[in-house]
Amino acid sequence: MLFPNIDKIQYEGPNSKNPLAFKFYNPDQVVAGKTMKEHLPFAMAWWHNLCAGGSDMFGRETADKSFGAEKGTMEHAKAKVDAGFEFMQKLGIEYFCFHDVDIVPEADDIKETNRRLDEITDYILEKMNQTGIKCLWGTANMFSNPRFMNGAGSTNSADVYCFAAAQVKKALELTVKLGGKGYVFWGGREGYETLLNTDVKFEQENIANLMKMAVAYGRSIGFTGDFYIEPKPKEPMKHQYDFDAATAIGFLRYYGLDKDFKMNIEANHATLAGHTFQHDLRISAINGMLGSIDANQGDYLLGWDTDEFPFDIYETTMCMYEVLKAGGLTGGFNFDAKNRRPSYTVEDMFHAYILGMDAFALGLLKAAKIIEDGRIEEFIAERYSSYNSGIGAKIRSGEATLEELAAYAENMGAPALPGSGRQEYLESIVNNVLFCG
Ligand code: XUL
Ligand code: CO
Repeated sequence: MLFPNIDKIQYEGPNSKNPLAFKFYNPDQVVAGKTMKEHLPFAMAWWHNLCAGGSDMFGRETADKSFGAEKGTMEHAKAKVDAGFEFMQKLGIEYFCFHDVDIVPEADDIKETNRRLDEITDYILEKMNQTGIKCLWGTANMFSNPRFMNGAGSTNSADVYCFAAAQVKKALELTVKLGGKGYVFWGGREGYETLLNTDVKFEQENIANLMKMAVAYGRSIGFTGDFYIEPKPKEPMKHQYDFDAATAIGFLRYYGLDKDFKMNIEANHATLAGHTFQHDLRISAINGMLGSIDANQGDYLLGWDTDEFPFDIYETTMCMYEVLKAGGLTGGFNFDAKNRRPSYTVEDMFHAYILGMDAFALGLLKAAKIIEDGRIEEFIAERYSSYNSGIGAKIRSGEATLEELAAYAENMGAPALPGSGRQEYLESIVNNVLFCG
Protein backbone atom coordinates (compact mmCIF):
# COMPACT_ATOMS: atom_id res chain seq x y z
CA MET A 1 0.00 0.00 0.00
CA LEU A 2 1.33 3.39 -0.94
CA PHE A 3 -1.25 5.46 0.94
CA PRO A 4 -1.60 3.40 4.18
CA ASN A 5 -2.95 6.32 6.18
CA ILE A 6 -5.88 6.97 3.86
CA ASP A 7 -8.99 4.79 3.96
CA LYS A 8 -11.60 4.55 1.23
CA ILE A 9 -13.25 7.96 0.90
CA GLN A 10 -16.91 7.78 1.91
CA TYR A 11 -19.86 10.07 1.35
CA GLU A 12 -20.76 11.69 4.68
CA GLY A 13 -23.09 14.47 3.51
CA PRO A 14 -22.99 18.29 3.47
CA ASN A 15 -22.64 18.65 7.24
CA SER A 16 -19.54 16.48 7.53
CA LYS A 17 -16.36 18.24 8.66
CA ASN A 18 -14.17 15.26 7.79
CA PRO A 19 -11.56 16.49 5.25
CA LEU A 20 -11.29 12.97 3.85
CA ALA A 21 -14.99 12.47 3.08
CA PHE A 22 -17.30 13.52 0.25
CA LYS A 23 -19.86 16.16 1.18
CA PHE A 24 -21.83 16.10 -2.11
CA TYR A 25 -20.55 13.24 -4.28
CA ASN A 26 -22.79 10.33 -3.39
CA PRO A 27 -22.18 7.87 -6.24
CA ASP A 28 -25.49 5.98 -6.05
CA GLN A 29 -27.76 8.99 -5.46
CA VAL A 30 -30.20 9.43 -8.32
CA VAL A 31 -30.38 12.90 -9.90
CA ALA A 32 -32.49 13.63 -12.97
CA GLY A 33 -33.04 9.93 -13.67
CA LYS A 34 -29.46 8.67 -13.37
CA THR A 35 -27.01 8.01 -10.55
CA MET A 36 -24.31 10.57 -9.85
CA LYS A 37 -21.75 7.96 -10.89
CA GLU A 38 -23.44 7.66 -14.31
CA HIS A 39 -23.67 11.42 -14.77
CA LEU A 40 -20.08 11.96 -13.69
CA PRO A 41 -17.60 9.45 -15.13
CA PHE A 42 -14.56 10.94 -13.38
CA ALA A 43 -11.04 10.27 -14.59
CA MET A 44 -7.60 10.68 -13.05
CA ALA A 45 -4.98 12.42 -15.23
CA TRP A 46 -1.85 10.27 -15.01
CA TRP A 47 0.49 13.19 -15.74
CA HIS A 48 -0.54 15.60 -12.99
CA ASN A 49 -1.37 13.10 -10.31
CA LEU A 50 1.41 10.55 -10.68
CA CYS A 51 4.18 12.42 -12.52
CA ALA A 52 4.20 16.14 -11.73
CA GLY A 53 5.86 17.25 -8.51
CA GLY A 54 5.08 20.95 -8.60
CA SER A 55 8.16 22.27 -10.41
CA ASP A 56 7.74 25.63 -12.12
CA MET A 57 9.96 28.08 -13.99
CA PHE A 58 11.40 29.32 -10.71
CA GLY A 59 11.80 26.21 -8.60
CA ARG A 60 12.06 22.47 -8.47
CA GLU A 61 9.58 19.89 -7.28
CA THR A 62 7.98 20.17 -3.85
CA ALA A 63 5.99 16.91 -3.95
CA ASP A 64 7.69 13.53 -3.88
CA LYS A 65 6.17 11.36 -6.59
CA SER A 66 8.80 8.63 -6.42
CA PHE A 67 6.36 6.23 -4.68
CA GLY A 68 9.35 4.43 -3.16
CA ALA A 69 11.17 3.73 -6.45
CA GLU A 70 14.01 5.34 -8.35
CA LYS A 71 12.70 7.83 -10.90
CA GLY A 72 13.37 7.13 -14.57
CA THR A 73 13.19 3.33 -14.12
CA MET A 74 10.55 0.75 -15.01
CA GLU A 75 10.25 0.03 -11.25
CA HIS A 76 9.15 3.62 -10.87
CA ALA A 77 6.72 3.27 -13.80
CA LYS A 78 5.20 0.26 -12.02
CA ALA A 79 5.11 2.04 -8.66
CA LYS A 80 3.11 4.79 -10.37
CA VAL A 81 0.64 2.19 -11.62
CA ASP A 82 0.31 0.81 -8.07
CA ALA A 83 -0.13 4.31 -6.65
CA GLY A 84 -2.60 5.31 -9.35
CA PHE A 85 -4.85 2.29 -8.93
CA GLU A 86 -4.80 2.50 -5.13
CA PHE A 87 -5.62 6.21 -5.41
CA MET A 88 -8.50 5.69 -7.87
CA GLN A 89 -9.93 2.82 -5.83
CA LYS A 90 -9.85 4.83 -2.63
CA LEU A 91 -11.73 7.68 -4.31
CA GLY A 92 -14.09 5.53 -6.35
CA ILE A 93 -12.75 6.98 -9.63
CA GLU A 94 -13.54 4.67 -12.52
CA TYR A 95 -11.36 6.02 -15.34
CA PHE A 96 -7.88 7.33 -16.10
CA CYS A 97 -6.29 9.27 -18.97
CA PHE A 98 -2.68 9.05 -20.06
CA HIS A 99 0.01 10.24 -22.47
CA ASP A 100 2.50 7.64 -23.74
CA VAL A 101 5.40 9.26 -21.88
CA ASP A 102 3.46 9.49 -18.60
CA ILE A 103 3.51 5.73 -18.18
CA VAL A 104 7.14 4.86 -19.03
CA PRO A 105 10.45 6.71 -19.15
CA GLU A 106 11.12 7.58 -22.79
CA ALA A 107 14.20 5.86 -24.28
CA ASP A 108 16.44 7.33 -27.02
CA ASP A 109 15.21 4.67 -29.44
CA ILE A 110 11.45 4.54 -30.06
CA LYS A 111 11.59 0.75 -30.42
CA GLU A 112 12.80 0.51 -26.82
CA THR A 113 10.18 3.04 -25.67
CA ASN A 114 7.52 0.93 -27.38
CA ARG A 115 8.80 -2.23 -25.71
CA ARG A 116 8.51 -0.49 -22.35
CA LEU A 117 5.01 0.66 -23.27
CA ASP A 118 4.00 -2.93 -24.04
CA GLU A 119 5.38 -4.08 -20.70
CA ILE A 120 3.69 -1.38 -18.62
CA THR A 121 0.34 -1.70 -20.38
CA ASP A 122 0.36 -5.45 -19.63
CA TYR A 123 0.72 -4.47 -15.98
CA ILE A 124 -1.94 -1.73 -16.24
CA LEU A 125 -4.32 -4.18 -17.92
CA GLU A 126 -3.86 -6.64 -15.06
CA LYS A 127 -4.77 -3.91 -12.58
CA MET A 128 -7.75 -2.88 -14.69
CA ASN A 129 -9.05 -6.43 -14.68
CA GLN A 130 -8.60 -6.72 -10.92
CA THR A 131 -10.32 -3.42 -10.11
CA GLY A 132 -12.79 -2.74 -12.93
CA ILE A 133 -11.14 0.65 -13.52
CA LYS A 134 -11.22 1.70 -17.19
CA CYS A 135 -9.37 3.95 -19.61
CA LEU A 136 -11.18 7.14 -20.65
CA TRP A 137 -8.68 8.27 -23.26
CA GLY A 138 -5.12 8.01 -24.39
CA THR A 139 -2.88 10.42 -26.23
CA ALA A 140 0.69 10.91 -27.43
CA ASN A 141 2.82 13.63 -25.89
CA MET A 142 4.08 15.48 -28.96
CA PHE A 143 5.11 18.69 -27.24
CA SER A 144 7.66 18.04 -24.46
CA ASN A 145 10.57 16.53 -26.37
CA PRO A 146 12.77 19.19 -28.05
CA ARG A 147 12.19 17.50 -31.42
CA PHE A 148 8.65 18.89 -31.28
CA MET A 149 9.76 22.49 -30.80
CA ASN A 150 7.90 23.43 -34.01
CA GLY A 151 4.99 21.10 -33.42
CA ALA A 152 4.21 17.55 -34.53
CA GLY A 153 1.72 17.70 -37.42
CA SER A 154 2.76 21.30 -37.99
CA THR A 155 6.51 20.73 -37.88
CA ASN A 156 8.76 21.96 -40.69
CA SER A 157 10.71 18.65 -40.51
CA ALA A 158 9.38 15.63 -42.40
CA ASP A 159 11.47 13.35 -40.14
CA VAL A 160 9.88 14.78 -37.00
CA TYR A 161 6.47 14.41 -38.68
CA CYS A 162 7.20 10.68 -39.14
CA PHE A 163 8.28 10.41 -35.51
CA ALA A 164 4.97 11.98 -34.48
CA ALA A 165 3.16 9.48 -36.71
CA ALA A 166 5.00 6.63 -34.97
CA GLN A 167 3.95 7.95 -31.56
CA VAL A 168 0.31 8.39 -32.62
CA LYS A 169 0.30 4.85 -34.05
CA LYS A 170 1.63 3.37 -30.83
CA ALA A 171 -0.60 5.50 -28.58
CA LEU A 172 -3.64 4.38 -30.60
CA GLU A 173 -2.61 0.75 -30.23
CA LEU A 174 -2.28 1.23 -26.48
CA THR A 175 -5.63 3.00 -26.28
CA VAL A 176 -7.26 0.05 -28.08
CA LYS A 177 -5.41 -2.46 -25.88
CA LEU A 178 -6.69 -0.68 -22.76
CA GLY A 179 -10.21 -0.28 -24.17
CA GLY A 180 -10.04 3.54 -24.12
CA LYS A 181 -13.25 5.35 -25.05
CA GLY A 182 -11.42 8.18 -26.77
CA TYR A 183 -8.18 9.40 -28.31
CA VAL A 184 -7.09 13.02 -27.81
CA PHE A 185 -5.16 15.43 -29.98
CA TRP A 186 -4.08 18.39 -27.93
CA GLY A 187 -2.07 20.57 -30.30
CA GLY A 188 0.21 22.16 -27.74
CA ARG A 189 2.83 23.20 -30.24
CA GLU A 190 0.63 23.05 -33.34
CA GLY A 191 0.81 26.76 -33.98
CA TYR A 192 3.41 29.41 -34.52
CA GLU A 193 5.42 32.20 -32.99
CA THR A 194 5.82 34.39 -36.10
CA LEU A 195 4.40 34.46 -39.62
CA LEU A 196 7.85 35.52 -40.83
CA ASN A 197 8.86 31.85 -40.80
CA THR A 198 5.49 30.06 -41.09
CA ASP A 199 3.27 28.72 -43.88
CA VAL A 200 -0.04 28.39 -42.04
CA LYS A 201 -1.95 26.65 -44.83
CA PHE A 202 0.82 24.10 -45.34
CA GLU A 203 0.95 23.34 -41.61
CA GLN A 204 -2.81 23.00 -41.24
CA GLU A 205 -2.97 20.60 -44.21
CA ASN A 206 -0.26 18.49 -42.61
CA ILE A 207 -2.08 18.40 -39.27
CA ALA A 208 -5.31 17.37 -41.01
CA ASN A 209 -3.45 14.62 -42.90
CA LEU A 210 -1.92 13.28 -39.71
CA MET A 211 -5.41 13.16 -38.19
CA LYS A 212 -6.81 11.43 -41.28
CA MET A 213 -4.07 8.80 -41.11
CA ALA A 214 -4.82 8.35 -37.39
CA VAL A 215 -8.53 7.81 -38.11
CA ALA A 216 -7.79 5.32 -40.89
CA TYR A 217 -5.32 3.37 -38.74
CA GLY A 218 -7.42 3.59 -35.57
CA ARG A 219 -10.50 2.24 -37.33
CA SER A 220 -8.40 -0.52 -38.95
CA ILE A 221 -7.26 -1.82 -35.54
CA GLY A 222 -10.73 -1.73 -33.99
CA PHE A 223 -10.88 1.68 -32.35
CA THR A 224 -14.59 2.50 -32.30
CA GLY A 225 -14.45 5.44 -29.90
CA ASP A 226 -14.25 9.16 -30.58
CA PHE A 227 -11.21 11.13 -31.58
CA TYR A 228 -11.08 14.44 -29.77
CA ILE A 229 -9.51 17.79 -30.42
CA GLU A 230 -8.79 19.64 -27.19
CA PRO A 231 -8.84 23.33 -28.13
CA LYS A 232 -6.50 25.85 -26.50
CA PRO A 233 -5.69 29.32 -27.84
CA LYS A 234 -2.10 29.75 -26.65
CA GLU A 235 0.58 28.39 -24.32
CA PRO A 236 3.04 27.02 -25.12
CA MET A 237 2.76 28.61 -28.61
CA LYS A 238 1.70 32.21 -29.12
CA HIS A 239 -0.90 31.28 -31.75
CA GLN A 240 -2.38 27.79 -31.57
CA TYR A 241 -4.47 26.50 -34.46
CA ASP A 242 -7.11 24.89 -32.22
CA PHE A 243 -7.94 28.27 -30.67
CA ASP A 244 -11.37 27.36 -29.35
CA ALA A 245 -14.29 25.01 -30.04
CA ALA A 246 -15.64 27.08 -32.95
CA THR A 247 -12.23 27.19 -34.66
CA ALA A 248 -11.57 23.47 -34.14
CA ILE A 249 -15.03 22.50 -35.40
CA GLY A 250 -14.55 24.63 -38.52
CA PHE A 251 -11.18 22.96 -39.13
CA LEU A 252 -12.66 19.46 -38.74
CA ARG A 253 -15.52 20.23 -41.13
CA TYR A 254 -13.23 21.78 -43.72
CA TYR A 255 -11.01 18.70 -43.79
CA GLY A 256 -13.87 16.17 -43.56
CA LEU A 257 -12.91 14.93 -40.11
CA ASP A 258 -16.12 15.90 -38.33
CA LYS A 259 -17.67 12.41 -38.35
CA ASP A 260 -14.82 10.91 -36.36
CA PHE A 261 -13.94 13.79 -34.04
CA LYS A 262 -15.61 15.55 -31.13
CA MET A 263 -14.37 18.17 -28.68
CA ASN A 264 -12.59 17.62 -25.39
CA ILE A 265 -13.33 20.94 -23.70
CA GLU A 266 -11.04 22.12 -20.92
CA ALA A 267 -12.37 24.87 -18.66
CA ASN A 268 -9.09 26.73 -18.32
CA HIS A 269 -8.46 26.61 -22.08
CA ALA A 270 -11.87 28.15 -22.79
CA THR A 271 -11.19 31.04 -20.42
CA LEU A 272 -7.74 31.59 -21.97
CA ALA A 273 -9.56 31.99 -25.29
CA GLY A 274 -11.61 34.80 -23.77
CA HIS A 275 -14.73 32.66 -23.42
CA THR A 276 -16.52 31.13 -20.51
CA PHE A 277 -16.26 27.37 -19.99
CA GLN A 278 -20.01 27.27 -20.64
CA HIS A 279 -19.59 29.02 -24.00
CA ASP A 280 -17.25 26.38 -25.42
CA LEU A 281 -19.47 23.61 -24.07
CA ARG A 282 -22.51 25.16 -25.76
CA ILE A 283 -20.73 25.68 -29.08
CA SER A 284 -19.61 22.03 -29.02
CA ALA A 285 -23.06 20.77 -28.00
CA ILE A 286 -25.03 22.62 -30.67
CA ASN A 287 -22.68 21.18 -33.28
CA GLY A 288 -23.17 17.65 -31.94
CA MET A 289 -19.54 17.56 -30.87
CA LEU A 290 -19.55 17.71 -27.09
CA GLY A 291 -17.47 14.64 -26.35
CA SER A 292 -15.49 14.93 -23.15
CA ILE A 293 -14.35 17.45 -20.55
CA ASP A 294 -11.02 18.31 -18.95
CA ALA A 295 -12.34 19.40 -15.58
CA ASN A 296 -10.30 22.17 -14.02
CA GLN A 297 -10.44 25.91 -13.53
CA GLY A 298 -8.19 28.87 -14.22
CA ASP A 299 -7.49 32.02 -12.26
CA TYR A 300 -8.97 35.23 -13.61
CA LEU A 301 -5.95 37.17 -12.32
CA LEU A 302 -3.40 35.04 -14.17
CA GLY A 303 -2.99 34.81 -17.92
CA TRP A 304 -1.88 31.21 -18.20
CA ASP A 305 -3.16 27.67 -17.76
CA THR A 306 -3.11 27.25 -13.98
CA ASP A 307 -4.93 23.86 -14.08
CA GLU A 308 -6.55 24.29 -10.68
CA PHE A 309 -8.96 21.81 -9.20
CA PRO A 310 -12.55 22.94 -9.79
CA PHE A 311 -13.88 24.92 -6.84
CA ASP A 312 -16.23 27.50 -8.34
CA ILE A 313 -19.80 26.22 -8.02
CA TYR A 314 -21.18 28.74 -10.51
CA GLU A 315 -18.82 27.26 -13.12
CA THR A 316 -19.54 23.62 -12.33
CA THR A 317 -23.28 24.35 -12.22
CA MET A 318 -23.30 26.01 -15.63
CA CYS A 319 -21.11 23.19 -16.97
CA MET A 320 -23.53 20.55 -15.72
CA TYR A 321 -26.46 22.59 -17.04
CA GLU A 322 -24.91 22.30 -20.52
CA VAL A 323 -24.10 18.61 -20.06
CA LEU A 324 -27.63 17.79 -18.87
CA LYS A 325 -29.20 19.74 -21.72
CA ALA A 326 -26.93 17.91 -24.17
CA GLY A 327 -28.09 14.55 -22.76
CA GLY A 328 -24.74 13.71 -21.11
CA LEU A 329 -21.23 13.08 -22.38
CA THR A 330 -19.97 10.16 -24.44
CA GLY A 331 -16.63 10.76 -22.68
CA GLY A 332 -16.11 11.82 -19.09
CA PHE A 333 -14.66 14.36 -16.65
CA ASN A 334 -10.89 14.17 -16.60
CA PHE A 335 -9.26 16.13 -13.79
CA ASP A 336 -6.56 17.79 -15.85
CA ALA A 337 -5.65 19.61 -12.67
CA LYS A 338 -2.80 19.84 -10.21
CA ASN A 339 -2.29 20.75 -6.60
CA ARG A 340 -0.87 24.20 -5.91
CA ARG A 341 2.89 23.94 -5.38
CA PRO A 342 2.77 24.42 -1.60
CA SER A 343 0.14 21.65 -1.27
CA TYR A 344 2.67 18.87 -1.60
CA THR A 345 1.53 16.03 0.69
CA VAL A 346 -0.37 12.82 -0.02
CA GLU A 347 -3.36 14.22 1.90
CA ASP A 348 -3.35 17.18 -0.49
CA MET A 349 -3.66 14.81 -3.46
CA PHE A 350 -6.81 13.34 -1.92
CA HIS A 351 -8.20 16.72 -0.81
CA ALA A 352 -7.83 17.98 -4.38
CA TYR A 353 -9.87 15.16 -5.90
CA ILE A 354 -12.47 15.35 -3.13
CA LEU A 355 -12.82 19.08 -3.87
CA GLY A 356 -13.17 18.50 -7.61
CA MET A 357 -15.59 15.58 -7.35
CA ASP A 358 -17.73 17.41 -4.76
CA ALA A 359 -17.71 20.60 -6.85
CA PHE A 360 -19.09 18.71 -9.87
CA ALA A 361 -21.59 16.73 -7.78
CA LEU A 362 -22.92 19.96 -6.28
CA GLY A 363 -22.94 21.54 -9.74
CA LEU A 364 -24.97 18.58 -11.01
CA LEU A 365 -27.50 18.92 -8.16
CA LYS A 366 -27.87 22.64 -8.79
CA ALA A 367 -28.07 22.33 -12.59
CA ALA A 368 -30.79 19.70 -12.27
CA LYS A 369 -32.69 22.13 -10.01
CA ILE A 370 -32.35 25.00 -12.50
CA ILE A 371 -33.84 22.77 -15.19
CA GLU A 372 -36.57 21.48 -12.88
CA ASP A 373 -37.35 25.04 -11.76
CA GLY A 374 -37.99 25.83 -15.43
CA ARG A 375 -38.12 29.63 -15.18
CA ILE A 376 -34.99 30.15 -17.25
CA GLU A 377 -35.97 27.76 -20.04
CA GLU A 378 -39.43 29.28 -20.06
CA PHE A 379 -38.01 32.79 -20.37
CA ILE A 380 -35.79 31.79 -23.29
CA ALA A 381 -38.72 30.19 -25.14
CA GLU A 382 -40.83 33.29 -24.60
CA ARG A 383 -37.96 35.56 -25.69
CA TYR A 384 -38.06 34.10 -29.21
CA SER A 385 -41.85 33.77 -29.42
CA SER A 386 -42.15 36.32 -32.26
CA TYR A 387 -40.90 33.50 -34.51
CA ASN A 388 -43.74 31.17 -33.53
CA SER A 389 -46.27 32.49 -36.01
CA GLY A 390 -46.79 34.91 -38.91
CA ILE A 391 -43.72 36.36 -40.56
CA GLY A 392 -41.45 34.95 -37.80
CA ALA A 393 -42.58 31.38 -38.53
CA LYS A 394 -41.98 32.00 -42.23
CA ILE A 395 -38.40 33.12 -41.49
CA ARG A 396 -37.81 29.98 -39.43
CA SER A 397 -39.16 27.75 -42.16
CA GLY A 398 -36.47 29.07 -44.50
CA GLU A 399 -39.08 30.01 -47.10
CA ALA A 400 -38.95 33.79 -46.72
CA THR A 401 -37.26 35.99 -49.30
CA LEU A 402 -35.40 39.20 -48.69
CA GLU A 403 -37.93 41.12 -50.85
CA GLU A 404 -40.84 39.76 -48.85
CA LEU A 405 -39.27 40.72 -45.53
CA ALA A 406 -38.41 44.17 -46.85
CA ALA A 407 -42.01 44.67 -48.03
CA TYR A 408 -43.27 43.56 -44.61
CA ALA A 409 -40.92 46.03 -42.89
CA GLU A 410 -41.93 48.91 -45.19
CA ASN A 411 -45.59 48.44 -44.24
CA MET A 412 -44.88 48.11 -40.55
CA GLY A 413 -43.68 51.53 -39.44
CA ALA A 414 -40.96 51.41 -36.77
CA PRO A 415 -40.73 48.04 -34.98
CA ALA A 416 -41.31 47.97 -31.23
CA LEU A 417 -38.16 47.46 -29.13
CA PRO A 418 -37.38 43.76 -28.57
CA GLY A 419 -38.49 42.45 -25.16
CA SER A 420 -36.16 43.07 -22.22
CA GLY A 421 -33.30 40.60 -21.81
CA ARG A 422 -33.99 40.47 -18.04
CA GLN A 423 -30.43 39.40 -17.29
CA GLU A 424 -30.47 40.54 -13.66
CA TYR A 425 -33.75 38.74 -13.01
CA LEU A 426 -32.34 35.53 -14.53
CA GLU A 427 -29.13 35.82 -12.52
CA SER A 428 -31.18 36.17 -9.37
CA ILE A 429 -32.98 32.92 -10.28
CA VAL A 430 -29.60 31.18 -10.45
CA ASN A 431 -28.67 32.55 -7.01
CA ASN A 432 -32.05 31.57 -5.69
CA VAL A 433 -31.59 27.99 -6.88
CA LEU A 434 -27.97 27.84 -5.71
CA PHE A 435 -28.47 29.18 -2.22
CA CYS A 436 -32.07 28.48 -1.17
CA GLY A 437 -32.66 24.88 -0.29
C1 XUL B 1 -2.37 21.04 -21.64
C2 XUL B 1 -3.40 19.99 -21.58
C3 XUL B 1 -2.95 18.60 -21.89
C4 XUL B 1 -3.96 17.78 -22.60
C5 XUL B 1 -3.46 16.42 -23.04
O1 XUL B 1 -2.86 22.31 -21.41
O2 XUL B 1 -4.53 20.26 -21.27
O3 XUL B 1 -2.57 18.01 -20.69
O4 XUL B 1 -5.08 17.57 -21.81
O5 XUL B 1 -2.32 16.49 -23.79
CO1 CO C 1 -6.21 19.12 -20.91
